[in-house]
Amino acid sequence: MEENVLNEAIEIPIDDDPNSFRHLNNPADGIKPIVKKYLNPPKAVEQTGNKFYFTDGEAKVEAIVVTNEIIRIRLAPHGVFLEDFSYAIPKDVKPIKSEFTLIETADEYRISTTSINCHISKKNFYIAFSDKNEYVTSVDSTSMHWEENAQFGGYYVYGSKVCHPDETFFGLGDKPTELNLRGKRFTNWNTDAYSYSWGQDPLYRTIPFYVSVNEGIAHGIFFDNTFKSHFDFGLQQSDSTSFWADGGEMQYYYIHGPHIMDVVKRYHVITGTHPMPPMWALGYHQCRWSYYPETKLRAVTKGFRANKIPCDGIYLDIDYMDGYRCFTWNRKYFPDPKKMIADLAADGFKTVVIIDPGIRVDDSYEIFREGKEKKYFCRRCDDYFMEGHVWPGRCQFPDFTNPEVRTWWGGLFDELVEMGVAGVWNDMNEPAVFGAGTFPDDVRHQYDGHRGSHRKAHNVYGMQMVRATYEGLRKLMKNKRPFTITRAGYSGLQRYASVWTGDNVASWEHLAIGNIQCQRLSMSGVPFCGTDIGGFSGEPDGELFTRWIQLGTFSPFMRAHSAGDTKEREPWSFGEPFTSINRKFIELRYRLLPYLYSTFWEHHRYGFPILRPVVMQEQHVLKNHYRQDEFTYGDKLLICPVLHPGQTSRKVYLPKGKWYNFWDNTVVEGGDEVEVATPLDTIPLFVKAGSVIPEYPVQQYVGEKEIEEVKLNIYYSDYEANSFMFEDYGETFAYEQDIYLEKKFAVNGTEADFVIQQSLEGLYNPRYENYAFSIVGLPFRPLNIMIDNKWVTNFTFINNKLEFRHNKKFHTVKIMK
Ligand code: MIG
Repeated sequence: MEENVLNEAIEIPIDDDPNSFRHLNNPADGIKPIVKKYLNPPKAVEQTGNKFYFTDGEAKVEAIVVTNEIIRIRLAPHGVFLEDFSYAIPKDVKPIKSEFTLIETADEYRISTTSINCHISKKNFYIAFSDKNEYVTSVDSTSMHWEENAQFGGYYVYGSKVCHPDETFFGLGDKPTELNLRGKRFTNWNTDAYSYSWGQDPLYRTIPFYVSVNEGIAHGIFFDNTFKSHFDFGLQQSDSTSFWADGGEMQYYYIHGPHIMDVVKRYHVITGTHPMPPMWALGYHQCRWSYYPETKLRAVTKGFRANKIPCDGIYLDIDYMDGYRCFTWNRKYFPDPKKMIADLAADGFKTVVIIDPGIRVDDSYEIFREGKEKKYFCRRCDDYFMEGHVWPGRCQFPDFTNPEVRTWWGGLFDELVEMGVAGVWNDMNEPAVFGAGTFPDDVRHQYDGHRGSHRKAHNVYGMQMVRATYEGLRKLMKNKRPFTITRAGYSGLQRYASVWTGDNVASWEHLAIGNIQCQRLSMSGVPFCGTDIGGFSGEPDGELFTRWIQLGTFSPFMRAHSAGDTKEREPWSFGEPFTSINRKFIELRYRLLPYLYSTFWEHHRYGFPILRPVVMQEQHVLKNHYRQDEFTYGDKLLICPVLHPGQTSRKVYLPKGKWYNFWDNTVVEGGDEVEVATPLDTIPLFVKAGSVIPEYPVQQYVGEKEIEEVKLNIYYSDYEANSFMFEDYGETFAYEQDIYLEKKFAVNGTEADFVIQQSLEGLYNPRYENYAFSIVGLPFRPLNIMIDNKWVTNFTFINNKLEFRHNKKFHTVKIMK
């Protein structure tokens, strides 16, 4: 018999092994050598459709052409793949038609699509990817490898890519550190991280997806593995980027660029986008742990109306429940919740309630009894129930990876929905357990029929909880869009929920951390995100709170929240001048609603992130890879928060092109840093020349007023520029049946005129017909204005700002010298 030399054990003393990652994470492993096995050279390939199987005799590698720009790689150390299943990838993702060929040469196998090549080296099984110009974007620095796990079975799995001297990295979700991840190492294991600090790892979410940029060319790697996973971006070895996991399969998607935007959009092609939120969810939200009893809650909502500060979302934290039992009410604090919610709704407030996964062990509690009878709670390996202490006391926990449990859980919201609850906030779903931190590894999960231990299910538990919530609400609320928010999650969570960044701190440092986290989440496929404005724990002063409100105005999700042991914290709590400034910014949020809503549509429909760090505008400029304060919201507004107390001015980098300072309409040439004054009542905010920014009148809540006129804020440019506005019913799923309206605006200025053109696409008809035009930066005094061949006689022109109104749909506006 032939001696089996394949997968020969390679034993390396731990300290010399460049890949001895486990040693670093667990020093106790240091005593025994780690035995890693590497792929031997590939011997053969087989093809079935878009799937290619390479083998070295024993191990198998699968390469799947997902689209022309996405290739998925999978490793089976002993030739047998696990059943193909992923929570990140929705089942109904249809393969996009792609064309590909397989070529074998003396040195390699090569799969080519119309956009990229995947090279499998015959020498060492290294895998590389290149573009149509044969430019190699990604290549293994060692072959995929693994290590047997004696305790649980399966393998620790490893992949390593060459890391170039100037290569930079972005992504991975909510890591509270520099935006650029180069030179750092991370772990993904969803963790309740109360008052986390700069650099703390891991936090609440697992998004094992990164974007690399080298020599101005971007690609992405999505390591779809739910076990505890790790990434090293050139820390251990400056010339190697590695990712590995404590179980599961080495399985990743190579996602081609060349632009960062292409990579992010393509990541959304496979993991899905966020559904359109109800428009009110883009308004301001007020939260606290907790507003109770009812009189207190009503006083707060009245405070908003009395102070004329707009607000849509009002939150009930855990104290609304009876002894923290989910789906119950504390009737002492809230004697008639239905009436209360109805009264709040009549005043424009949408009530959002918190729900935790822990169910109190209590036979007099119906939810517990039912879950127990139906065997819906998680159990340990030897069949004992998984028990742990959380807010309600001793608890058991539904197994949200069981579809039947999800359906049950989703249905439990019926009473809350019937009472008028508009949104659900999912907390503690890492899952968090007092003392122990989380579940022990041996807890079993149904995992949609692909059973596994908690090692495999931990990082998806929270996502499946909020999925159950979202899907349940969607059924119960009929055709209305539910609003959900989650703390924990895994890639793909954006199909079900928004997120907040967890228990931050009322400090200037945390204002900076939150700014980075939101940008990072955006680039990592989690578009609808925000921080606890003001900081969850600790006390902000008026200045910090106001600066946070200013940044929050440009967070996709805008909510103030604070811990129970802090002072009252509403936007008027700090007195003047803070109250007025906070009002001014929250009003700005409402004025910009149609812009935010349109930007959200761009995300939903096309996979654009909402927040875009400046590196996304100019990835060929290496310096931009290290900028992390300024970002754009959509592609028209650039924001740079003020991150220090007493700051009267700050430097802001503006990408190339012409920008208008939002506050005084002065024009600034981009391509460099500019010093911007930062009086307390402004945030550096710039508008790209050529933009058309739609504006609604200020409302105290979404739907307060029938919109009768939309203002178009137009920023003159002497080149052609495009903008668009999205409108629909704002709260139904009619958009899925294409009932919406996309208004496209093109502007172009010459020496003699400035032309604005609008084209309409879609089946929705807004009720208003009136437009107020405001055109800034016009370089000439207008003599004639024509709208669709009719003269406009009534206009004003002061300080280069031209204003006039029009009471009909329009196609072409021509402003002539
Ligand atoms: O153990 O529900 O992050 O937002 O106010 C704390 C009480 C539980 C943690 C959440 C926070 C919430 C708090 N919760």
